[in-house]
Amino acid sequence: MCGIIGYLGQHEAAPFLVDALRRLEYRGYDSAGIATVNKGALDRRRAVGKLVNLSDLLVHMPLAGKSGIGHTRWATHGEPSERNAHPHKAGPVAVVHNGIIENYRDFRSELKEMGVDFVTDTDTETVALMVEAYMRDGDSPRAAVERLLKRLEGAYALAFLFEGEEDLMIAARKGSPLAIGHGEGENYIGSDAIALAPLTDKITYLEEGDMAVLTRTSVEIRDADGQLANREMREVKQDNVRVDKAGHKHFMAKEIAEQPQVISEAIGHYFGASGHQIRFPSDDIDFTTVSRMVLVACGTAFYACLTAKYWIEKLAGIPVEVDVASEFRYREPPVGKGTIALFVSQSGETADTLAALRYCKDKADRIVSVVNVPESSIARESDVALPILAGTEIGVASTKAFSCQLTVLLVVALEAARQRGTITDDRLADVTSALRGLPSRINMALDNEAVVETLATELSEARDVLFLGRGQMYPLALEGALKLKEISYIHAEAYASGELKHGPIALIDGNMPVVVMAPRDALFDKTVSNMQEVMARGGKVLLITDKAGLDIAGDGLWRSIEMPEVEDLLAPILYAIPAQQLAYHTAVAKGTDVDQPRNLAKSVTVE
Ligand code: HGA
Repeated sequence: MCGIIGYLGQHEAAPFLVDALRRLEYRGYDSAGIATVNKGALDRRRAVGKLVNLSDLLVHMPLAGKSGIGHTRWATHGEPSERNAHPHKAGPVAVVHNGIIENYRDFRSELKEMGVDFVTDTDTETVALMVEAYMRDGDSPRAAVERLLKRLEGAYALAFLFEGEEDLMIAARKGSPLAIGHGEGENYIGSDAIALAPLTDKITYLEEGDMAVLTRTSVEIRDADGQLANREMREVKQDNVRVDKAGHKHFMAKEIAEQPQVISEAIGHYFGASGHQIRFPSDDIDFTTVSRMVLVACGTAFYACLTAKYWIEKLAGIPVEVDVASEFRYREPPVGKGTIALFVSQSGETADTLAALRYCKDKADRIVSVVNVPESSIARESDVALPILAGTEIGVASTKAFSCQLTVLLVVALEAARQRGTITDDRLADVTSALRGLPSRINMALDNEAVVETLATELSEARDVLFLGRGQMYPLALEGALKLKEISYIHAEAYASGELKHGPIALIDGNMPVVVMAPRDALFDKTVSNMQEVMARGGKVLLITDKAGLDIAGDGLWRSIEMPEVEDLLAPILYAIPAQQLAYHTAVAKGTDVDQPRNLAKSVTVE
């Protein structure tokens, strides 16, 4: 989603701003812009489309000045256009914004009565106009911003710049993330540590309701009550914010290939170098006294939760409910004592998931989160945050974060079972050693690349694709369909194999590829029967299974992918690989923008 950068430095701001916006591109955007103050004058440049359009514009119309703000916009209010792109400017005020100002219509009416004209369709423009109006009343920039913040409803990360103020930047956050970067005689604002990485590794994350006033040599942060706030300054490891493709054509390809390594890091974190002792904050999560778990997430992370339901219920015998955060948060679901509420989010900033977490805060016994960014809001607001250790994920379509989420959720299921005595030591030892062997199985699965690539060329001709799976492979089918939709724009749907006869079988004809994900496990024969029903109606089946599965059901298939054998419980993690490769190569064959698919954003910070 929208990316924000602010620079108050010793050098020309524009090159730093554009470079930071490039690092924020991964979040997804449709237009970009920067504003600077130069010799007191506030000016801006904006361009619709990719960042290259803005940098081309800056070649012809440079923008001088050593203080500036920049923005990549993912439109919520008003079409993507230059007119609607940020920074928005009103008189002496320029502002960039991530989020949605929910009461912007009230401000519009108020401003209309003052005779103010609007030049954009955005909610954000009202912020600039209101601050300008307050300054006309005689308020200082700071007083004007403070006055407006008290009235803003909705979610925002904001950065302001003012005409005539070469050494002033004001930032504020509520609901959307924002960080302050500390330099030598310079200070910065950024949506995340990735944006700020080349400038500084010293970061302070603003908390809900904070407002920060920056000069080159000072940062003053006040909380929602206007009290001085002493927020921790952290050193961010540069490794955690590295952004490069390491020789791959796309970030997504790099991130798919990284999975053996990151999963083995996650396994090392939760089990140590050897043995099957789970290293878990057990004192903080007591699974023995709970009667229920609630798992909440969005998108791919939601499918990781669905898979975890199968694991937790089967291994630990705890009833699990799984919900998408945007539904959960408004449904007023009963969450009482005896419940562990667990939230999964790659960025740890997903607006709906964060809101769902807050809903559960004083209701559940424990708030647990599974996140990739340990400094994120969701991690900070949880009782226990379990890191997935996937490293920076840039591709909008989640890959390594999904498999690491699954790995950590399996650890949660094993730990819950261990605490409740529903797993024997021997079984735990078996699963643990299978987990330790998982990275090498993933490497073997990655070796199928050439087969998948050829197959994907054929799949790229399809208009619709159906994915089927049963049991713990059903969420994988859902994830496979989502991945394909996201980056290849081919319509794909997933069904639990057993549901096929209850409707979707009507779709089957000779043009419909049906991807069946079925390791040779206890449910294999059932899934194969459903697959036969598809084939009997002329459906083209792509079966993803192991050698034993192909020996039994290999006849009459349209295509197949042979997977390495794996301990049953781990199959969803291993089978994520062909699902990702299939989507990736289909998208490449179609020539779509793999890392920044249309309309999608990485860190979904608006609801
Ligand atoms: N509402 C603003 C900002 C959108 C946003 O934060 N997207 O991530 C707009 O539409 O310009």
